[in-house]
Amino acid sequence: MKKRTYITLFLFIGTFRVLMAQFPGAVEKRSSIALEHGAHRLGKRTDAQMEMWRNYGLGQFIHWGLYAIPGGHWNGKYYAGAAEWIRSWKEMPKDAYDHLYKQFNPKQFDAKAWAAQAKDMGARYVIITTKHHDGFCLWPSQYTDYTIAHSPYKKDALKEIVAAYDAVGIDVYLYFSIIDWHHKGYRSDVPKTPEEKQAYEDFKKFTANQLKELLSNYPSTKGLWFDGSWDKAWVEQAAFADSLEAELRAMRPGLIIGSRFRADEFGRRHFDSNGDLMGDYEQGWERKLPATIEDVHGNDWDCVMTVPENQWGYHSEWRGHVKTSTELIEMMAKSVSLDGNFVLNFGPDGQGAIRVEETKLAKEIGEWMKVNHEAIYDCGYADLEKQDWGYITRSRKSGKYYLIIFNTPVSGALRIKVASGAGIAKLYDLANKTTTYNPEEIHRSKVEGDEYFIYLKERLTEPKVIVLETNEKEQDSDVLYEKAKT
Ligand code: FHN
Repeated sequence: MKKRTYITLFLFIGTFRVLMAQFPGAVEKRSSIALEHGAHRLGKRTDAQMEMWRNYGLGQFIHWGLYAIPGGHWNGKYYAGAAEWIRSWKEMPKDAYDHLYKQFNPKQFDAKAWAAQAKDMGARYVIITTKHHDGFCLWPSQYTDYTIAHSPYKKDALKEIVAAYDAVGIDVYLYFSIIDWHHKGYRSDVPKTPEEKQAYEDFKKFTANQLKELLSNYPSTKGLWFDGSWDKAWVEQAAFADSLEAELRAMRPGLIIGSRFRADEFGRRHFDSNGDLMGDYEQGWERKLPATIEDVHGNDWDCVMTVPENQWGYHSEWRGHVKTSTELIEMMAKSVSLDGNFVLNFGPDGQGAIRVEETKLAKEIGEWMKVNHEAIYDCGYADLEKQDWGYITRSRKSGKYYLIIFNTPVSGALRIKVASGAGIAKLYDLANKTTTYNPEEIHRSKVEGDEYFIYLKERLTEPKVIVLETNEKEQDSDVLYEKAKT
C-alpha cells in the first residue's frame, strides 16, 4: 500500500473510533445482509411493558424441580456439577432419575412464604423454572404425563407460585428449557434419518403446544425466559422458532422474550449475522457482568447470578466461594449502573423449603434495599465518569444521581465529575436525608471545573448511598431515557 493510502486509512479509522466513542451504544456492524430470521427491531423497545422491565432493578430466579430431591448426591456420592444437571452424571442411572417424580411431595412448599420473602428482599420480578432440561413440568401439562399432576403432590405448584407473587405485586416470568431429556423426539444434534427427523418434528410441535399452554394457563405472566437453545438441532430451526415467537407475541401483546430463544438462518444466536440483538434484551450475562457501558451495546440486559459458584438447583453441599450479601449488592449496583437488571437465584430443596443461607442473604439484601431502593429502582446508567469507590446510578424519573459507595478512598474523599457546567445543588445521605454535605465540605478541584471531592464523614463499614442533585435543568423522563440509551 502506498504511504498516502495508509494515511487516509489511518485517518478514517481514527475518525470512526472517535464517532464510536461518542455513541458507545452503537453496534459496530460486521455486515449488512438481508435476513429473514434476524432481529425484527433495531434499538430498545420503548413501550410501557418494557419500560417496566427496564426499571425493575432487582429480580429473583427460582430453580425448582426433581433435581432438588437428590440435591447433588446419589448413592452417597457427591456430584461436583450443577445440581440440576445430575441426570447427566454417569453415576446417576437415568431410569432412577426419571422415577423421582413419584417422590415429589414437597410438604414445606408455601408459595406465599416464597413470595413474601422475595418481596422483603426487594425483588420486583421473578423467573420460575416451569420445565428445566430434565423435562419435568411444574404445571399439569396436557401434552405429557411427566408433570407434577402425576406426582404425589398432584396440585399445580406453578399456579400457586404465580398467584402468590401476583398477590404481592411481583411480576412473573416463566423459564422454559428447549432441552427436554424426557421427550422421545428431543435431539441435541441435528436429526439425520427420516425417523429422527419425524421425531424431532413431533418434539417441535410439543414445544410449541406447551408454550401456548403456559401463556393461556397463566395469563398474568409478563414474559418467557428461554434456556437450552444452544443445541445444534434447535439452532437449525430459525424459521420455525421465528414464527413460533411471532405466535406467542400475538397471543400476548407486550410479552417480553430475551435473546436466548432462537438463532438466525446462519445459526447466529443472541446477535444476528448483522450484529443486531434478537429479542427484547440481551440474555448472555449469566454469572458474569459487563465491565463498561460499551459492553452492553446500548441494549437492555439482565444478569442472572448464583449464590455459590455454579449451583442453580438445590445442592445440599455447597463448595467453593459462597457470595456475601455485600458482594451481591455490589453486583446489583454495578448492573443497574450499566443499564441492566440483577436477578439472584434461589434453589428450594425437595420439600419446598428455601435454604437457611439463602434466607439470610435475602434478609440482608432486603434490609439494604429498604433504605436504599431509590438508588436501584427506576434507575440506570448515569453517564458520569466511573470512579473506584463504587457505582453511580441515575433515576430515569427524577434525574437524581446516586453514589453507591463500596470502598472508602484512603483520602476519605470521593471524587466525582458532574456533567459539564451542571454544578452540585444538593448532596445528602439517602439513609438519612438530614446528613447533608454542605458546600464547605465540597472542595471544588482547581484543575478541572466539573470535578469535586466529597469528604466522607466516616469510614464505611457497609455500602452506603449519597444522593446528588445537580443544577441541570429539569428534563422530562423521555429525554432522560434517551440519554440512558447511550
Ligand atoms: O444449563 C442451565 C443451567 O442449569 C441453569 O438453568 C442456567 C440458568 O441461566 N442456564 C443454563 C446454563 O446456561
